Amino acid sequence: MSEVLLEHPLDGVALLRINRPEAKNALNAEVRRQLAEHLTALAEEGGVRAAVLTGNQEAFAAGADIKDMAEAGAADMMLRRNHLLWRAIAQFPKPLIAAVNGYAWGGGCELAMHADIIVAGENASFSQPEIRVGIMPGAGGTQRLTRAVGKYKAMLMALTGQAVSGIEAGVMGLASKVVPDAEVLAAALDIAKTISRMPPLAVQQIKEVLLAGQDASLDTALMLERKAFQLLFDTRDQKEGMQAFIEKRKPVYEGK
Ligand code: CO8
Repeated sequence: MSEVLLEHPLDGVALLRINRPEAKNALNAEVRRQLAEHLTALAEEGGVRAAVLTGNQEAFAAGADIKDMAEAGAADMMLRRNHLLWRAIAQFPKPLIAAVNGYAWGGGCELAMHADIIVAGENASFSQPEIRVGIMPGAGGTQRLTRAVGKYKAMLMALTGQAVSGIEAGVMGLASKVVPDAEVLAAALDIAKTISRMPPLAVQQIKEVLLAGQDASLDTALMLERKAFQLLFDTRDQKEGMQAFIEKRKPVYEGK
């Protein structure tokens, strides 16, 4: 049985489900490998405009697999080259939406933070509990979390391992949208569907500039934005979008 299931529930939208219910979807090597492989392939699939990543009602993912790491040494961890698999997820060029129910702990919280949009169930649970097993976050939990919620909330989470609920995550800025648990996947698919109808080159530029700009000075980031904005005026979709507005009709985007 595959540990990551790929479905195409809607035109233009791919859905990836982590499928290790017996281990609360803990991220073992196989899950990480399959996630990276799927997203690398989906990046190239022209018909796919956005992807949703989810787990099940109990767990999005309860962290990296502790049983896989318990006996490892530093060199073992280096040789696993896990960062290359995480990088494949981070470099997915299309919008990635995490639909989070249940535990998003440790590597699971870090995985959710690799997404562009996080939809959380009210009772979801986000945590960086690594400190409780003698380590620290290793896939962005000290960095992406701080960028999302600020130093003081991130320190509190990483140093105590305390969890926050989906509702709290929404207030803190760790979730883009919070909905009743039963509606999480539908809400995420709905967002993906909306994005999949948008002009793809504009979508791609927005994601790229927004992410790159986070790590640049404001002047550099604004220049990146300006250049990408200007570039879009060379696309057919810009002409189509504006002409359709003027003619009071729906635009038909080609991704060109
Ligand atoms: N790793 C391995 N197995 C796990 C994990 C995990 N992270 N989480 C749960 N499981 C397993 C349990 O061992 C149990 O297996 P078994 O039935 O064989 O005993 C099964 O899943 C069900 O779990 P529980 O019985 O514990 O279920 P509960 O509902 O009682 O509790 C919890 C659920 C609260 C989520 C609990 O399982 C728990 O605390 N899990 C560990 C959470 C954790 O500490 N996560 C952080 C791990 S460290 C990490 O993520 C580092 C990331 C660094 C990224 C870089 C990676 C290389």
